[in-house]
Amino acid sequence: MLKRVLVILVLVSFSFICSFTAVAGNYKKEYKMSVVVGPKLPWGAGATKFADLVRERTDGRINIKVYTSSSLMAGKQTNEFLIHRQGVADFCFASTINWSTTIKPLNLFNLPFFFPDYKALDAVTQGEVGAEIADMLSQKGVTLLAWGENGFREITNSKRAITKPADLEGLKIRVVGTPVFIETMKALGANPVNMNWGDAQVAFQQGVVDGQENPVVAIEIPVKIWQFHQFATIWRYVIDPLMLTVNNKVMASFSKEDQKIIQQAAVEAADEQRLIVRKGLIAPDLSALDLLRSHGMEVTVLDTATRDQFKAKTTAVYAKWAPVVGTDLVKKAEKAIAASR
Ligand code: X2X
Repeated sequence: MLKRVLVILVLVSFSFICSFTAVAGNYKKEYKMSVVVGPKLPWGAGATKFADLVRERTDGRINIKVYTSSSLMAGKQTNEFLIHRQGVADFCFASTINWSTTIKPLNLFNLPFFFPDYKALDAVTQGEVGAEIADMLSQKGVTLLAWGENGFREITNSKRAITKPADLEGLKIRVVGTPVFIETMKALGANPVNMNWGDAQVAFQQGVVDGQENPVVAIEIPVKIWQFHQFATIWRYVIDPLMLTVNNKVMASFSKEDQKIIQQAAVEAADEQRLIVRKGLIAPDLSALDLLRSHGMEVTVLDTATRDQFKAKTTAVYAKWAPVVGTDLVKKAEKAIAASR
C-alpha cells in the first residue's frame, strides 16, 4: 500500500515538474511593455515598478522590458492598441485617450466636463462601467489588469490667463490626434492642432503652439511646463485614466501561479502610481498648484459656475459623442457619478 502511494506521489510530482518546465520553457526571454511618455514621469515609473515587481516575484521567469516614449509605435501614440493586439507590445500602461480612436467606448473619458472630480472617476472605473470596459477589452484580445492615472487635463498657454470661455478665442492649442479633442477645442473657440507627444514637446520649446492641455503632476510639472507657458487654468475638462494591460494570448501562456503574480503586481503598481499623480491636487493639499506658482505661473482655478459656462459651449460635442461611446454606457456612468455625490 505504502509503496503504491509512494509511486503515485513520485508520478504526480514528476508530471507536475514536467508541466511546469514545459510551460516555463515556453516563456519568452523578454516581454515588451509599451508606454507613451518617458521613463522619469510617474506614468513611465509606474510601468517600471510593475515590471520590477513581476521580475522579482517570478524569480526572473517573466522579464518585462519597458519601451518608453512611444518607441514601439514609432511615435504614433494612437496606434498603441493595434500593436498591442498584434502582440508587438505584450503589456501596456496606456491612456484611454490614445486607444479611443480604435475603441470608441473609451471616448467616455474624453467627453468634455463630464467628470467633476476624482470621486466621480473612481465610481466609474471601480464599478459596473469599469467592469464593462474590461469585458469589452477582453473581447478585443486584451486583459485589463488595473487602472492607473494620468489625471485631469489642465490647460496652459503663453498668451493670457484663461478665466472665461472668450479667453480661449484663437489660441493655438496642441491636442492628441483624436477627433473629440479637436471638436471640443473648436467649440470653445480655440484653434486646435493635433500632434504626437514627442513632437508636441518640441513645439512647446519652439513656440509653434500657444498652449496645451495635460495633467499637472503627471506631465506638466515633470516637463517643467513653466519654461514655455506662464498661464495655467485648472478646469478639469477631461480626465485621463491609465490602463495596465496584457495581451490575452500572452497572459494565457503563463502558469496560473504567474498569472496571479502579474495581477497582484499590476494592482500594486497602479494604486501607487495613482496616489502619486493625485498628490497636491486635492484640497486642502494644493501644493502642486503652489509649485507652478513658485515657478512664476499665474494659476486660475475655475469655480463650478464658471466651469459650467465652458461646459455649456461644448454640449453639441457631448450630444454627438455620447452615442458613439454608447448611450447605455454613458447613462450608467452618469448614474454612478450621481451616486458618488
Ligand atoms: O499626448 C499626451 O498629451 C499624453 C502624454 O498625455 C497622452 O499620451 C494622452
